[in-house]
Amino acid sequence: MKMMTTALTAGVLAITPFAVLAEDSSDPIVIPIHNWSSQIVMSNVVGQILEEQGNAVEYVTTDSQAVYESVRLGDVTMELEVWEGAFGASFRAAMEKGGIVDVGDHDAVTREDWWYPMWTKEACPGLPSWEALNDCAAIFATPETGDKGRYLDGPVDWLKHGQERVEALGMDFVVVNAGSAAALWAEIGAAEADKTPIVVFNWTPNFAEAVWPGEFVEFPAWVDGCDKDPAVGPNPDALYDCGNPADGYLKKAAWEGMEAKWPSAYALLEKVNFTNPQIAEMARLVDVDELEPDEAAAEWLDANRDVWEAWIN
Ligand code: TMO
Repeated sequence: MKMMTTALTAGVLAITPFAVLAEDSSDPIVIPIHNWSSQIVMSNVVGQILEEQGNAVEYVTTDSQAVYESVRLGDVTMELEVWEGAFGASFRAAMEKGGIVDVGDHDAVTREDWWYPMWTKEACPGLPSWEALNDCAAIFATPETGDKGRYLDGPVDWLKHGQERVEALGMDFVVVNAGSAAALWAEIGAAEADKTPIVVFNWTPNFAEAVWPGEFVEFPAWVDGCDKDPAVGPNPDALYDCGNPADGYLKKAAWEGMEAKWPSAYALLEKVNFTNPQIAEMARLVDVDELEPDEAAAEWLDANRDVWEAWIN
C-alpha cells in the first residue's frame, strides 16, 4: 500500500519531495498507558491499527500527569486521551515549554467531577446543587470521617484538587483518594445493595453511566483561570472554587518530532476520532466484560471496521 502511494505520487516530487516519499521509521512508536480503562483500550486500538500498517509499537505504563513532559521530550510518542478536566493544566504547561503538538480533538465531550448514583438523591432531594449536597453532608458521614461527609476522589495522579475545592467552598466533607479506578466501582457496587447515599469521583464517557444511572454535582461553573487566579470563581481568595468543565475537550497530543519520523502514523493519528458511545464501549469491554485490554481492543476493532478503515484509506 505504501509502495503504491509512492509510485503514484512520484510525479509531484517537485512540490512535495520529502513529505510524500518518507517511510515511517522502524523504531517503535511508544504509546503510554494510564490507570483508567478507556485510555488503555483506546491505546491498544490505535496501537493495533498501527501494527497492521507495519509500524512497531511499544506500550509503556506512565504517570498520567508526567506523561506530558515525556511526550514533549519524545520519550513517548503520543497521548490519545488528554482530558481537559484532569490534564488540561499539565498539557498547557508542556505546550508552553514546547516539543508537544495538539493533534486535535475527538468528537467526544467530557466531564469529570463529583458524582452520585441516583438513589442518593432520594436521601438528599436538593441535589444536584453543591450547596444542597453540603447541607446533606451528615448522611455521607462514616467512622473514618467523623461528622463530616466522605467524598471518594480519584487516584492522586489525576490531580482533581478535591481537598482544595472543599476548603475553597467551605464544605463539610473529608476527601479520600481511591487507590485505583476499580476502587471507585467497588464503592458504588457496595452502596447499591442497600442504596447507601454516596458521592464519588466519576466521568463521562465511561461504562458506569450505563450500569448506574446518576448525576454530577453542580458546582459553580468552570471559568478559565479558576485553577490559576484566586480572583476567578466565587471565593476571591482561593483556587479550585469551580467545578470542572461540564463540556470538556478530549484531545490527542504527540511529540513534535513524530510527523517527520513516522509520517504515515502521524497522518493516521490526525484522523483518529472517537465519540462518547465508542469510548464508553471500550471501557465496558474491560470493566464489565472483563476482557484483557488487548482483547478488548481486538474486539472493538472487529465490531467497528467502518469507523477505523476510513482513517487508513
Ligand atoms: C482522567 N479520567 C478520565 C479518569 O478522569
